[in-house]
Amino acid sequence: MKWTVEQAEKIYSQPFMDLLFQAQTIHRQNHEPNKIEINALLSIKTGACPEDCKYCPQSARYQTGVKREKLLDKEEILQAARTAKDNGISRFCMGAAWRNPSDAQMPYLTEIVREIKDLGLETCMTLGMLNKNQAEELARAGLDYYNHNLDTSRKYYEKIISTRSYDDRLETLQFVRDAGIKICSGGIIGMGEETDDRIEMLVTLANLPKPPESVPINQLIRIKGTPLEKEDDLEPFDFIRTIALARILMPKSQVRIAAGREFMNEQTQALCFMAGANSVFYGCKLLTANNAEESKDEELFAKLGINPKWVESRRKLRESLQEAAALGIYQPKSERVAE
Ligand code: SAM
Ligand code: DTB
Ligand code: SF4
Repeated sequence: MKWTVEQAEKIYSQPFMDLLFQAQTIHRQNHEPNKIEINALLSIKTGACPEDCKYCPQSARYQTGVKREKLLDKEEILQAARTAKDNGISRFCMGAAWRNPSDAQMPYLTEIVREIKDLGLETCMTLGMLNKNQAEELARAGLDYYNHNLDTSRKYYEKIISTRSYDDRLETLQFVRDAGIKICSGGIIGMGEETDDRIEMLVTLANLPKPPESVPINQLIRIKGTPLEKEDDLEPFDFIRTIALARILMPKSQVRIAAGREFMNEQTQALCFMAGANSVFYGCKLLTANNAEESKDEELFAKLGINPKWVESRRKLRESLQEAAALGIYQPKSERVAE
């Protein structure tokens, strides 16, 4: 079914309770109601990106304090994947601060995909633009998902990025789809865009030849040094409405609360889940910015009755680590980014 912007606007602007009821009804028809997909995220190549995305801490054009790092060694990536597996995570996502990968990097990237798949994890990569051959190589290696966001509406896009076009993004998504890799594509809310930009972005995603299997909705993390550092606060109900519209327009997709959960209270997150969000990143760091703390996520899931088996196994692991720390045979390390 192809959606019109008018239809989507009508859905979005219903009274809040009606919107949530519609979204939750559709959610229950298509997904398990109390199950949230838990993903891990690792930056495999950080900083010094040539692109000018105005929200991004990794663009070389802004002084954000993010340190440039070279592509990580395979063993470091595999170690993070093993930890994710031990944490009961199903999908391991890797991000690189590139405009696009070079052909010379492809054998290394495909080897990483193969080895992570051998651990029994689903794989996702976000490496920037891909050409047809690169998408096919990643597909042959068994990559499950490719993340490439539209970020916003076509008309607002030019205010945010000038170094690649909206059509470039759609072309990469087409190569990914044609290669047989599942699509992960969404956007960012809170960059100064209007409600109709959010609606148009979701309509564009829903009207792709096949909607993305995964739709990450990021709340802008206002990064010091970027042109968007002083954007206004986002109204939480607007974020929840956006999630609900994504759920209604794309009933079968996983809808993820991606960046920004660190700043959301428990009640806002619970309403996002009610509105049909069923995926999060778990782990105290996203690519370079902080994520919600792991222990807080576990508490929230326990309070809401989400993923009960996973919550129980995390509780047991945490208890045994605390015992080991008390005996001096384990030292907890924090990976949180300094504020
Ligand atoms: N360089 C690749 C690209 O742009 O396609 C992959 C990595 S890029 C960091 C992945 C996505 O992270 C972006 O498309 C954007 O949606 C999101 N992102 C980056 N900075 C963000 C911020 N400050 N707040 C929220 N989302 C952000
Ligand atoms: C997505 O939509 N959000 C994630 C993932 N895809 C790669 C990235 C969020 C990045 C937030 C800023 C940072 O950590 O640097
Ligand atoms: Fe580079 Fe991606 Fe950041 Fe844009 S969003 S500056 S392409 S890392």
